[in-house]
Amino acid sequence: MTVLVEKHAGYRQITLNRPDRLNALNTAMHGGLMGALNEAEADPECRALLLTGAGRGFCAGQDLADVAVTADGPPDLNAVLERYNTLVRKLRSIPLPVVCAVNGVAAGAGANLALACDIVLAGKSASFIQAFSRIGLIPDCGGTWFLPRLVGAARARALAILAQPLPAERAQEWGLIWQAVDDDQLMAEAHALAARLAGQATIGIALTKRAFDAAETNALDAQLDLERDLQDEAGHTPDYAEGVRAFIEKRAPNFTGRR
Ligand code: LHQ
Repeated sequence: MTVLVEKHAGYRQITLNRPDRLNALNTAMHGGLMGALNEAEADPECRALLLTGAGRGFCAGQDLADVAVTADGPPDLNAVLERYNTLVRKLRSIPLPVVCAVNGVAAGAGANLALACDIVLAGKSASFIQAFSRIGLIPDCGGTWFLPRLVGAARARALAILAQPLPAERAQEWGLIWQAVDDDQLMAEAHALAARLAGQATIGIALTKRAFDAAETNALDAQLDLERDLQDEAGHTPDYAEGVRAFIEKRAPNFTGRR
């Protein structure tokens, strides 16, 4: 199995599983990952996701053996990229918080899939490499969109053009990721975070994801209107009623994540 799914109370762990290839993505892994995301979304008990990689790497991007230029000419990169784009869109739009635990090197599309997640933790020995320029390509999987927004234009361009590894601690300093943690603590921290998110107000988090994504293209006026509409939606959830009740009663809320 190129993708493993483990069910935990309230959340699922999805593990990229081709450790001997540093979890480089092939067609089977694309299918496995999309399938795992769709199944998680359809499960009302699943209220958060944890994405990580098996072995010493997180993901080395596209499996280059599958996209080599042959005597027949270049491969159909259009079709390959459509699969990546579908994955990135799904990670952004899935109405669940997605934690990414970057357990080792994240290169090319692997780096940018991590950046598409909502909260990124990385082991201190992990690094992020925009490896594309080393093989004559451009950053894909949203890289040219995520990078300048996260770290600013100057750093984004240099990372993309130089393809230098960015160590996890520097990635945190630069705002590329949420937190770099000791390697031996990474999975414990990631599980604790996923479990905590699984107990939060799931619909409110899903609407928060939507608001932030829309803010990337909206002017303030349009964003204020959107916030009003999404807040109205959030305000009609049982979790809002419970959240306010719990505050007034000075107790912890018991959120269900249901509509
Ligand atoms: C790999 C890979 C890999 C196959 C390690 N493929 N085997 C989209 C659509 C269309 C076309 C192309 O691309 C894209 C998006 C992209 O993602 S493009 C960017 C693709 N990724 C890369 O260019 C990164 C390639 N990998 C590397 O540069 C290194 O492996 C890194 C820096 C990630 C790690 O280096 P090391 O820690 O020294 O490990 P290693 O290189 O020895 O890798 C371990 C094994 O994994 C090795 O196989 P072997 O049989 O020698 O043990 C590698 O060949 C294999 N591997 N990445 N992407």
